[in-house]
Amino acid sequence: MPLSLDKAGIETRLETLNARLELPWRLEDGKLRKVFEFDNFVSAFGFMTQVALLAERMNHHPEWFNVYRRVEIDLTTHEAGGISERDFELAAEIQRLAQF
Ligand code: HBI
Repeated sequence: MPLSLDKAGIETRLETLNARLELPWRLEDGKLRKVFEFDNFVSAFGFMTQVALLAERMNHHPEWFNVYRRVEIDLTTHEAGGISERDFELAAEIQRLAQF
């Protein structure tokens, strides 16, 4: 069972995650959030397809919303009732798939 991180734990990990990113992940409404914008719908959906396969491999799944070329991603750990290490692991892997 994953444990939820406290505020300090989240802040430390956010700094590491965002260290080399142009656009950062943020803590919003108790979730790790980032909005990705692509050139077009096909690129956005291609990214979502890769993230879906990744999420299955990791057994950890995003909450997300897509309109046209915009993909909004929220990460939280339902089992933990908050943000856990798993969310940061998934966010880091998502970043490997997106060049932002
Ligand atoms: N994804 N975001 C998220 N949070 C969970 O708690 C979670 C999940 N994917 C799979 C999963 N839990 C399973 O381990 C359980 O639902 C069995």
